[in-house]
Amino acid sequence: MELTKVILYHVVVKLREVFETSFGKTIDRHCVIVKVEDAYGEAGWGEAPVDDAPLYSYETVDTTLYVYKEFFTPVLSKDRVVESPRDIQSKLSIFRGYRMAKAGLEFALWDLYSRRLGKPLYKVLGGIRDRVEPGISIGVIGDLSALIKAVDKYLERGYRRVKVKAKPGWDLEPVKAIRKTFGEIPLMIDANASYTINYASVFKELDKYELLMIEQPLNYDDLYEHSVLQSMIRTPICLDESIKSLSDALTGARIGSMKVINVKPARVGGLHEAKLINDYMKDLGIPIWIGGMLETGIGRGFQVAAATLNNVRYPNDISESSRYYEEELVEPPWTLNSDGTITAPSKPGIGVDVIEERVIKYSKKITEFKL
Ligand code: OSB
Ligand code: MG
Repeated sequence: MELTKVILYHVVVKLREVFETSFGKTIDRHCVIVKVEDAYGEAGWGEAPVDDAPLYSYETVDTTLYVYKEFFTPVLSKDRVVESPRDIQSKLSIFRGYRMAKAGLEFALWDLYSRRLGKPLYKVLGGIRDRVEPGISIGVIGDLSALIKAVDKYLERGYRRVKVKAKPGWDLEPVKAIRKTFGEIPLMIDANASYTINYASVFKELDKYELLMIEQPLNYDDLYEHSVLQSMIRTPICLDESIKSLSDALTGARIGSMKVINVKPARVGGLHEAKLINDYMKDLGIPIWIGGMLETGIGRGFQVAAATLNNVRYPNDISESSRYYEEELVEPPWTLNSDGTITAPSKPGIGVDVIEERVIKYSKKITEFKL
């Protein structure tokens, strides 16, 4: 592929409902949509799910615009040819970190690459299924009857696993209430790094409720204390924030920090790294599933493709479009089949059409780089 242009759209889309985690409330979701164009005038689209503040990760919209302007696009200008999306990580590897920013570009290249091959992305990536399992991630609601109503609505809709956001003071009560009302449904919590090891007694108590897993209980960078906590409880620990690369996954596996990984392809720098984690963890007996960051329909295409990989063994944080936003940036929107699955599209690339007018309509700022 000979690249000629990279365009960044700072998009802001309004969620239908406030999404609260231990680190804050989101109603306006900020991200950077990436469009690449090649010498044939063809385009590929990607999404860097960075936010406007460094709450989940240190990356933000502004750091993303900055690294593209100062570092990424000058490298691409010098050498505009990219053989495969697998090469872009090594091309940019002199620059440390900024994995979500890099992933936005890598995704756009995967879309373009598989469109040019005339094949659906999930097949080019080596996926083994054409339907993926959605799970729902429910924010901190803070009111038990409202939480029960929300769980009921999503189970009714067909979601195959319920994840509830937790934080100190909002943990045992919601779990007990859900178990009492819905029995043995596949249930888990996600603490988004809001506890310390001093809360071990809370996790020992939670251990009685047969949770599918507990996601990222301790510090966002930690591997060691998670290994200590994992040795104290039966419930599998699943890491999200702590796993930023294959190297982190290998270390975590070696020291027993987790039994499951939530792989967000954007967090680890793209689909190539996500596939490596899939493959290595399969050999080590650590299953994965695909997480999300409230992506628009563009980012969801890459989550769906990743969820077709062979070591994905739990439902994913991939929901239908109408759950997140009033208006989707792609057509058709992502929807659930009657059996509660989502189909990996058979059309080339991410398999849905990006509606450029809508991307522009929701853009606060558009930055164009001619290579
Ligand atoms: O920790 O998995 C997380 C959303 C934003 C930031 C972090 C997380 C989440 C979610 C939502 O849990 C997953 C989704 O439906 O996109
Ligand atoms: Mg998480």
